[in-house]
Amino acid sequence: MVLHHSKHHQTYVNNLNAALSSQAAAVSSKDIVTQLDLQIAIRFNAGGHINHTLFWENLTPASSASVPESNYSELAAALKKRWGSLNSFKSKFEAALLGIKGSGWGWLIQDEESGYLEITTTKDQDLVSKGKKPLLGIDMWEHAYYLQYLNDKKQYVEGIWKVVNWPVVEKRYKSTANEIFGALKGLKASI
Ligand code: MN3
Repeated sequence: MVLHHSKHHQTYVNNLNAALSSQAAAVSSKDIVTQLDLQIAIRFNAGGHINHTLFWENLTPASSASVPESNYSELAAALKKRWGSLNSFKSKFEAALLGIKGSGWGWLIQDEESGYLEITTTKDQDLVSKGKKPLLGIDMWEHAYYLQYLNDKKQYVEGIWKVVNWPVVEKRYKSTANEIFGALKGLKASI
């Protein structure tokens, strides 16, 4: 996780800063072609920065994750209502994570309008769709688990529950998407 944070996440930040600075130059020289070209790098690296920030925040050291998710009553009730039981939610979530082909993310999301909870996945560094609140996000890129678990993706996925920061997940459940992403708006592209 230290390497993941200080090398992988840092690389997204460095590349985002480089792309933003090239974009500023392209804007001032009114170079539209270069600006369009930079959109791809900005989207990918800003997505990487935002997704990783959400990820670190919804994790906690195993030693402090001793309070079970069932203690977060509103969220636990919503998960039980949607999936029947917390265990059933967990196994559906694990199956979604393990079903990701290539690089991507697994998410517990909530539709902002209907309040409906869903499990979804995104590719590469795409963000969750607009109007959806990211409650819990898990990095399923190979770099997230390879050092500790080698090819045993299943062990990484099953072990993730030991480090989920349920207070943060419930806080997002009670927040609006604007509040969740708004908290990242002032985020400088540095870690
Ligand atoms: Mn990563």
